[in-house]
Parts: sequence; C-alpha cells; structure tokens
Amino acid sequence: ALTNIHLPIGIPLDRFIKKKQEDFPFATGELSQLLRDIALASKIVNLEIARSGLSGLEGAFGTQNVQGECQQKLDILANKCFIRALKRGGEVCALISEENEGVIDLGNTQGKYVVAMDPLDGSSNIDVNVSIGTIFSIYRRVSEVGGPVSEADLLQPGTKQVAAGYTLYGSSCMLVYTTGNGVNGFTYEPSLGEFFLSHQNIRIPDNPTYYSVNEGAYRSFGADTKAFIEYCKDRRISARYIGSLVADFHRNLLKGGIYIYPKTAAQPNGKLRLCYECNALAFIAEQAGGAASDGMNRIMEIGPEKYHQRSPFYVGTKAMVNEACGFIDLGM
Ligand code: AHM
Ligand code: MG
Repeated sequence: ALTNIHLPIGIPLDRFIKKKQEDFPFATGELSQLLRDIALASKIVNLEIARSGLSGLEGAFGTQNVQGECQQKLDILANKCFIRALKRGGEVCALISEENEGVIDLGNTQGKYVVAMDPLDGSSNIDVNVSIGTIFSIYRRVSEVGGPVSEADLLQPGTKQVAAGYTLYGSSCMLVYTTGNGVNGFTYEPSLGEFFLSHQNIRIPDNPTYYSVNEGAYRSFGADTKAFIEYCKDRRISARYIGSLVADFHRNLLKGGIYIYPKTAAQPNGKLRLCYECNALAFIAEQAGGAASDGMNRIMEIGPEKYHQRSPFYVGTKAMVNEACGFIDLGM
C-alpha cells in the first residue's frame, strides 16, 4: 500500500534557502550559495566520519594546533574540506578556523563574506563513535570588496553575524542554522544525498530539563559554579554531558536546559573559543528564545580581540542562564 512508502516530509534545504531568498528581492543569492557550500562540505565530512573506522581516518594526525591541542586526522580533513568548498564557492574572501593560527585568505577578492568556524568540534569523541559537529559563523566583511582582507573583518562581535549554524554528525546528521529570523533544522537523508527540513522554527523549551557541565572538573570550579550545580541537584534536574559542544547544545535546544563551560582554576577564561564556538551557538540560542552569556555579558556583544580568544560559556534556556549568572561571584 502507498502508506508503506516513506517520503521525506520536509522540503529540501536547497529549496528552503531559495524560498527564503525570494523574501528579499534585492538579495544577490551569495549568502544562499555560501550556505549551500557549507551543506555540501558537511555531507562530505559526514561520509568520511561514517566510514572512518574502515578507511584509516581514525586517530591522531601527529601535529598540534595553535592551542596546543593534538590534531586528529578527521580534524585536518574537515578543515581542508570546508576551506576548499568556501574557496571554490567564491562568496567568502577569508576565514578563521580552530585549526589555523592566522587568517586564511581564500583569494576570493570579490567575496563579500568572512567565516569563523570550528570544522570538527568534540575532539575527544572523534574516534569513539560519539556525536561530533561543525560550527560556523558568517559575517559581512567590513573592509572594501576587492581590497585586502583586514583583521577587523574577522574580529566582529557576534551581533554582526548574518548567519550561523552547526552540523551535528549524530545518530542522524543534521544541519541547523539561523539567518536572524528563527532557527530551522534539516535532517540528512543519505540515500538521497539531501538535507530535508525536519525541525521548523525551533523554540527552546522553558523547562529546565537538563544541566550539562563537566563535573569531573568540579574541584577546580569557583564557588559560583559549584553553587549553581548544587541548585540544579536540589531541583532534581537531570545531568547530561557528552563532551561535544554541538551535541550537548542541540539536545538542550530541543529539550530545554543549560550548557556551561565556566572559568576554572587552570583556565581563567574557560575553554571554548568566542569567535568560532560560542558566537554561533549564542545566535542560535537567542533566535530560539534562549540566551547565552559569559556569566556577566551577553556573548554576542563581546568584541573579540584575538581570533582564538576563549570565553566562559553559559547557553540554553533563558531562565536557567539567568539563574546561573545570578550565582556569579564578582569577587572571584
Ligand atoms: P575541541 O574544539 O578541541 O573539540 O574542544 C571543544 C570541546 C567541546 O566540544 C566540548 O564541549 C568541550 O571541549 C569538552 O571539554 P572537556 O573535556 O574539558 O569537558
Ligand atoms: Mg572546538
């Protein structure tokens, strides 16, 4: 019977992007093209992740990135893949990546956009078949089109993002993005090779379903973070922590909750990077009705001074983020 035929219910990502572009009669289609390039690179990375245990792509590459972190083979592959897609696409003149110290000039002098990205986040989970992700922020360049790229292009506050999103390589592969007009999620259908709209206009639930923090580091947390964790326990809020930011964020986005990476004794600015980890998720959280803070300031209003700048990160359901920030001890 026809009822046994499984058709994807949502429209394909390409069609969705095109439909959205039609709402802006003066749009040139460049941002749409850029989003399609990111989707294409995501599909390739997804494929490589899925077969990495067979293709010899598991394990360390043997080098360190600028942060002194050990690079995995898949980190390098994903980085190359996104750089290549954005170079060929032509809309992006330059990008910063977790894997490269400086700005990567793509040679697209006519490109209007710059990108900040973590090509493959969740290093500790790459080799153990646990969800990982790609995070991206897109900005309009502030330097003149046609001229050289400037540092200021890539050090814009998150409020200047024109689009941001992530791809989650999880039990299914999903691409979630915003252009500042709500958040939509697309699930990859591997046999058709397409992302289809599956989560329209995502709103983060108000209920405090989960708190997510690496409690193994509890002893090095400040009194404020410890107090907030105790407060969560008093309220019998469930703990969930994958150790992959995209996956932890995504779960809390759909179910309600807070993700925290606070400052610690050893890491006074936390671990996560403002430009290519925090800002994109902050934009999505806010667009879904949530919030993101460094404990004191709205994440998106922090003007970055360095490409790889770190920031404490509190993101998720608005009330929980406000409560967590209410515990911040200014004297700490
Ligand atoms: P990475 O960019 O090296 O993968 O590090 C970022 C990751 C996040 O995905 C995750 O939330 C966090 O580091 C986990 O850190 P920890 O192991 O300290 O809890
Ligand atoms: Mg990362």
